[in-house]
Amino acid sequence: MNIKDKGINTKLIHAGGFKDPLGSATTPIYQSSTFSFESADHGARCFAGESDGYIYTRIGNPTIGELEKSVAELENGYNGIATSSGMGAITTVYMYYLGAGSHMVSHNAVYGPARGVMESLFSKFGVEYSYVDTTDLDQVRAAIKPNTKLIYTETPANPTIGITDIKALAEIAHEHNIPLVVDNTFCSPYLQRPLDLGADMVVHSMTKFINGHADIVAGMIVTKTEEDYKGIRPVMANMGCNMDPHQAFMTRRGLKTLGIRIDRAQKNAIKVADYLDKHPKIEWIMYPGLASHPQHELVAEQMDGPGAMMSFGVKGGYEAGKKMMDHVELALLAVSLGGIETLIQHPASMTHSKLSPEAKMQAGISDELVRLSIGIEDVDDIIADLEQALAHV
Ligand code: LCS
Repeated sequence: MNIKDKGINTKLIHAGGFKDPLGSATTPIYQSSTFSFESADHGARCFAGESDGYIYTRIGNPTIGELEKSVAELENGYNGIATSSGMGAITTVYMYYLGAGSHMVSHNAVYGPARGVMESLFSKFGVEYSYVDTTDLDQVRAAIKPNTKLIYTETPANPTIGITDIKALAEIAHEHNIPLVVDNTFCSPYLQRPLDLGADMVVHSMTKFINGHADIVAGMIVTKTEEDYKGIRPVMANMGCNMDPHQAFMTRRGLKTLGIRIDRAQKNAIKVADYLDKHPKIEWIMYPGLASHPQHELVAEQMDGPGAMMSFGVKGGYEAGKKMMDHVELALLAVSLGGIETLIQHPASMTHSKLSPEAKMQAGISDELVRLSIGIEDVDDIIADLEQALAHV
């Protein structure tokens, strides 16, 4: 069977292709830190890369390996490198491409710590950066310098829901021989495949849609080429931000239902966005599925659906939004996203609170912005909860 020819829901279940000798329907959890060699020569061959036997779980593990292969097959990539968290994936990518004197162009509305770690940590090692709005390609062109070694973006962006044209951005990057890395967390490969659009690498916080059950923190890097895979895997292993086998098992289990979860969450989100759009107490709303979204046409081109994430402002600004958040009963007032439960949060004081006021303003993360991650509950219950919470405003 060639899994590459199969539909995405089939791939979600069968990708990875691990065959258990005892016939287990799921990949066993190889909860072992180390693996014994058949002989000293075999051990030496494993270390020399001449045998694909396992050595030590920080470097590689069968349970983790099956998840890596699965996500890579879904992203149409060469292979995956699983990490302890999404931030583990992002810092590994930064470490791989950047060094003293090199420069990165990134989106100004990325997940807060993806920017924070650059400004507080990588800057100490002489890495330079420009944060621009990558939804505006002229800003990217203007920011590229002779020492630019990486273009990095997130689309849809957290939390502004701005959409970057991946294909056009990849063309600009490659004209300058610069790699493009895309954080595909908000879509997952079910809704968007950046490597097919020209990106060189994809990162995920699998804590979100891929695992989907709010019980795991996990990350993944998928490379397009064998060369990048061989280059970046040791960076992850040396930094020690590897995944644990149990974490891999849980994430692989979550991945199997990604399609049905996203289909339902997205169906709910379309209805919730329509409800909020018409609500007299809502000042504005950004949701890729609304015709009012400034990149609505691009959404149709590069995404297979609008997803389940939206942001909005309540009339009356931050105080009004806070009142609403304080009164939700069904939705959890919590960070994270992409799970089965509806979550509401305030980026300016929570996920993006470490950004300077100027950086927040530049990125369009206003004080009033409230972010919603729609879950798979009954949509009438989600809307009724928002209705009663807005009644307090
Ligand atoms: N990329 C994106 C787009 C994210 O939203 C997050 C986390 C990360 C990377 C980092 O992944 P982690 O290390 O947490 O697995 N986003 C969060 C959020 O919006 N609320 O809480 C976490």
